Amino acid sequence: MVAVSKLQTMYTDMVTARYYEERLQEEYLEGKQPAFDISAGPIPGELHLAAGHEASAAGVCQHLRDDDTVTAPHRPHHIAIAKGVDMNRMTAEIFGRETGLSKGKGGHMHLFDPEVNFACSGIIAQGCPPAVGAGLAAKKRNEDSVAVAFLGEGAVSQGGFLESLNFAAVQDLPVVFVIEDNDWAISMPKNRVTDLEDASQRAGGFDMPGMRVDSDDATAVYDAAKEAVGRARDGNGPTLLEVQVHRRMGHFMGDPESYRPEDDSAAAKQRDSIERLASELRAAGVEDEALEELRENAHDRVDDAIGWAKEQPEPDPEDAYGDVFVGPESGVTTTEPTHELAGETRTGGED
Ligand SMILES: Cc1ncc(C[n+]2csc(CCOP(=O)(O)OP(=O)(O)O)c2C)c(N)n1
Ligand SMILES: [Mg+2]
Repeated sequence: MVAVSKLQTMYTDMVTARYYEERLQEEYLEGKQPAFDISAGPIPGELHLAAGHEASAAGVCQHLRDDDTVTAPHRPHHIAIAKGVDMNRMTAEIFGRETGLSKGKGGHMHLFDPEVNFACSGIIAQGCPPAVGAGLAAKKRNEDSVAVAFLGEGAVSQGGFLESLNFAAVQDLPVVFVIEDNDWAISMPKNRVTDLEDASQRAGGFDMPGMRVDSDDATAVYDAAKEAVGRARDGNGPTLLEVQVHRRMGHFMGDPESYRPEDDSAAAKQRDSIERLASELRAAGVEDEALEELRENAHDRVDDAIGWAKEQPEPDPEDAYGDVFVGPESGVTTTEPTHELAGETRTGGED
């Protein structure tokens, strides 16, 4: 039995993430329509929303501390919220403001919060090797922190993922790999790229425990993650956990989803893990008014963060030259082709 207080925290994380993204969606569309102009409006660039994924982050992150590391993919907000990333600075980052987590240079796919050891990346499976590195560091320092790498099912054939599984297994590292299986990788259905229905079976190839939660049920994720994180924290090595989630929206904002059968989208929208958890809370004796209060508080927090972020200053364009390895002053940003190698001029097409 999961304690009611834990169910309430998961519910809060999930309604916060859902509302946060609903509000981002509104802000994002400002100025971008009718002809979808991706660079216009207060949130320029791509935006990947995670409606339908909330249960996995809420269930897993309940078991984590601030000193545990989490890496997330390009669909990161629900995970960042559940890990406790500073919402004001995350929002300022998404709006490209100076006080954002990365001074507005990273945007929504590149959120870094060293206060709670959170990072995400737009490169799929990219978070796996750093999570393994964090696990290795914890082991060498004799600390009991753990690392969790979230990734999508579309990334499970990436070398970075498979190599990470191998290294984590052979070194018995405190790492949990969490695959969010939403059945789609952009427009590519899962069964076109893998014959494995259940990606957690890949764990067997590395002599690692594998588990799958077949529905986006936050309580079931909580139970599975308790075992996996506990195993890592107790020094008993890594686990691969897959969670069935649902993509309620397009791959990115503005995706017309013309490739997706209508009944598939409709089915994803019918399965609402938030409503499911609300029913569990009611069955555990939590009144509707108490749920409403949790929702209202979550909404206020989100509205405050978005309001704060929008008041933050834009970065000075000159700042684009800071925090980079090579700046224009080094003289290497020439526009002339530089094909000279060891005194010879190369003609191209040789490699
Ligand atoms: C190494 C790499 N190859 C290709 C891409 C382009 N890309 C962005 S998202 C994506 C699909 C991701 O699908 P999945 O991992 O299932 O995550 P989901 O979007 O479904 O959450 C691809 C191929 C990328 N970002 N990185
Ligand atoms: Mg996917």
